[in-house]
Amino acid sequence: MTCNRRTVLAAAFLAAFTFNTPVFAAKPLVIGFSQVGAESEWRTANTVSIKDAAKKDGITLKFADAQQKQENQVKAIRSFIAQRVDLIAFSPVVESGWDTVLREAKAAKIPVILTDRAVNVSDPSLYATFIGSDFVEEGRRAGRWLLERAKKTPDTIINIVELQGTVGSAPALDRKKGFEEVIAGNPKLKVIRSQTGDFTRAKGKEVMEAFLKAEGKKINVLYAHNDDMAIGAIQAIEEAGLKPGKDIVVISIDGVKGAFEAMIAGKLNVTVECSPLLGPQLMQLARDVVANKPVPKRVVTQEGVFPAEVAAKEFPNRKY
Ligand code: GYE
Repeated sequence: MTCNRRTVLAAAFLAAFTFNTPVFAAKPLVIGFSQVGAESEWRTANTVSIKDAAKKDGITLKFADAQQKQENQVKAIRSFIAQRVDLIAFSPVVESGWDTVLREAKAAKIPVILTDRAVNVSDPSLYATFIGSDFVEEGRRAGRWLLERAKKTPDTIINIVELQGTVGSAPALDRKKGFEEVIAGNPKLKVIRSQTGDFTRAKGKEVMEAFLKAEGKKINVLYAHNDDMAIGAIQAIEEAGLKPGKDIVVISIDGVKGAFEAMIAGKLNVTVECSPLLGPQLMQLARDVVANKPVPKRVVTQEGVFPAEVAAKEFPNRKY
């Protein structure tokens, strides 16, 4: 009997070494990830980064696209709970309305990581950590760039139109706040129109057309909360017979390749970087959280500002 067991074990080890597979392989980590949607170049790059990092790390990723709808995200999270995944990660489309479903995850003892966007919950223990950019700072960076530029024309009023991101989303609220905070330093800078373009090119174009119809040549600056809306708006400006980047200064956020191309073509003046490449850090955090290792409650992404003057030189280095 003993001898038999030994023989079996020995054979198992031999087989394992021969086929190069570990004898007692750890169960792969299973993560349920609820993505906002596919609304922008940023989002596509973010999805690729997360899927690639999971694959590279041998993590099983259950991926759900919410098509920009909170109700779809709630459904996805409930289904991850029912499937008893090891960890849930998600990028919340809007900030509020998460308490109930996050309490359900907590009751099921499934840890949650927020990626990219924050939530507004009364109990911070409902999530383990939040990894993403500082959107208020991005808004400030956009504002500071404009403040510098406005120094060249100290006596001129500068009329700004703003294309906001998705209503109620963290990046829309914060990018508006940070920008307003900084431009308040110069009373000549005035936001004359501000409306949502839902972070998409199509909406950005449509809303810019309405702005142009209402304000025409009065518009000096466009501040778009993301590159895609700026790119849509650039088209609207051109169709109105004006020169984007010259007649209307265009400022946006993200730093996707499309923005660099627009800068090289002289149609966009500056993009404030917001990195979507969160995958590798997310997988590391997920492993640590599941292993009960301490993690920081907030992980902030490092980012820069790219004005048109450096676009051609920087373009080959861009990864998204
Ligand atoms: O800026 C925008 C995307 O949440 C940071 O969402 C993200 C934003 C990004 O649709 O392009």
